[in-house]
Amino acid sequence: MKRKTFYRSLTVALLVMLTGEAIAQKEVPAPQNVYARQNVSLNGDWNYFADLQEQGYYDYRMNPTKWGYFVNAKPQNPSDLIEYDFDMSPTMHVPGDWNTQDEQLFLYEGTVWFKKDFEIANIKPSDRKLLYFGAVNYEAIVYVNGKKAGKHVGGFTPFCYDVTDMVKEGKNFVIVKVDNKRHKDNVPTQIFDWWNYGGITRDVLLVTVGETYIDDYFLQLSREAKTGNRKSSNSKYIDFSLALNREEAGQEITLSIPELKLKQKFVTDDKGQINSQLSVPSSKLELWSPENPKLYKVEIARGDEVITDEIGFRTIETRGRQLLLNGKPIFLRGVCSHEETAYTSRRCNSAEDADTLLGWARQLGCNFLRLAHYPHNEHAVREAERQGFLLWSEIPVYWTISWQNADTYANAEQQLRDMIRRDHNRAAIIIWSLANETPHSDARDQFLGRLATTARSLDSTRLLSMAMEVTGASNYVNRLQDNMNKYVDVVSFNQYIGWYRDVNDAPKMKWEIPYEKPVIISEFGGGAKAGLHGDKGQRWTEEFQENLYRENLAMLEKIEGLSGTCPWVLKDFRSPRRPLPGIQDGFNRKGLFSDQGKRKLAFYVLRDWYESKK
Ligand code: GCB
Repeated sequence: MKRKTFYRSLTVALLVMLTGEAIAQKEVPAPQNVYARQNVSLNGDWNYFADLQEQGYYDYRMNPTKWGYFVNAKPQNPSDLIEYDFDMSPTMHVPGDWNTQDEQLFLYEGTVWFKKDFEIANIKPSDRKLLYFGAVNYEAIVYVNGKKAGKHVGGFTPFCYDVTDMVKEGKNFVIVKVDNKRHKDNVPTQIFDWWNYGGITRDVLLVTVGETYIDDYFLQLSREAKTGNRKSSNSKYIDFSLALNREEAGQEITLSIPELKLKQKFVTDDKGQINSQLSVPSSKLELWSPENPKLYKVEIARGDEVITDEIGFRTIETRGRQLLLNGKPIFLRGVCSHEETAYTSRRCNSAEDADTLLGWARQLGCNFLRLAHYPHNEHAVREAERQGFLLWSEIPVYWTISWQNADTYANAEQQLRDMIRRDHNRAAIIIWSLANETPHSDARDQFLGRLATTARSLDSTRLLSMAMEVTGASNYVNRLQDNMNKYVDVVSFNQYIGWYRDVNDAPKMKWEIPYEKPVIISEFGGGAKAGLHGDKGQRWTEEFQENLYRENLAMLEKIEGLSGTCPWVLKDFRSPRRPLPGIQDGFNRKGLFSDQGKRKLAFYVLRDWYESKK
């Protein structure tokens, strides 16, 4: 046995002794484009019950117990004492948040246990079974047939376990302990202005792959000619890289894009990888853009393993203070959006959920969405791409993160890696955002600097940004000064003149942005209760918000290098920080649409302004 393997086995043995749980190190990266793999959905009704004191996990001395709820015990004799029963417990729909599915759990933050039975037939000896979760908020401990598969933290990114050795033909069950308690060292931290929806909020799939399989691939238009290609205006260059799940050389991979009559073979290197670039005639390639969201059918094959995808090709870059899409200046007519459904105000988890919100953004004349404040589900991203929306995707490094905590950093970096990995083939995404409104300090600069360097190393085809704050504001001069300037391609900042500061200041404002980069206003806005009317000086009326938009747009237009705006926010969304009775009632009311889809007066102000920006 190799020394490393020996120590790993020893650690596992020690952990088993200490916790009484068999810990199988089963985590594997979530496969690229998981929906195109052979899979069965484990969505549907899952039994559940809340466990306020986590007695299904800790014994009465607060030590992890090996007789936790995950063993799914059943009485064997009439005298047996077992104080839970998954099968007698109610069910809720997965994917979904628990807050809107069970009245008693509306305000609940803690542990809920979930169980799903499933059957597997015809397992081939070469099959590997992967258990995939689109997202679980916030911490998930996953057990298969009573054994632990692994633990995952972070509520908005996918994770996956290789459960081949844990499942069998016939009946199986998966149990998940989901815990959404907030902690200051989490990402996001203890406080944030949105609803802390708990649960298995995205799809669960059982995926079948072979011993060797295509783990990840990347296919996007590049800004540069590489690997022997010579730059010419008659050609476009598509970066193509691929990684198998293991270091296997000599595997033949065929990449086909039938519409481009492109079919090319590649062979994996010693690392089981391909790193290449294709050159295609410019005249043949239709570029993806909001006006023409062209997606090409792409097929990537390794023998019987065939993955199909739909991929768009575009470039995004900056030139001085200009933002260029496919080489041409573009103004981003954006809006911020939370991942919360229209009308029902629950967590979104499907293309249909996304569709209504995208329809509202289209009515505003938007070509861009800031997906706030965490990665949204894959269906939503793909739907936005099909409909021609450019996207900003971000990780929940929001407000006052524990900058000095190494685990917090590791968590944030993992969320960044997982966000980029899942969506790095989505042409619609033009900006990875690293943070929102973070307080300046050396520790924060180091933390965000490391994240930026990581993001850059993972993807050279997109721009980096983050929602900053204006620091100096005296004598009506707003100065943006942020050490993160050197890491970002686009300077973005939030400002709330008219809401957290007097609206009458707006016409006097001057802006000092000492960076030769495009500027995006990543947030501005104010609240209004739909249907409440009055004077423009009366807070919460639609007229107040309407006037605020008028004043803001006139003010923002004067900013040199303004390349886009993302008002806050598309629709009213739930937030525990918004209790004002009769007005907020638990909703942040800065929406241009009410939670019931009613347009507020400010909608028309923005729509007309965006019309003038087309
Ligand atoms: C912000 C935050 C956003 C809040 C918003 C508000 O600056 O980035 O998450 O919801 O302000 O309504 O105050």
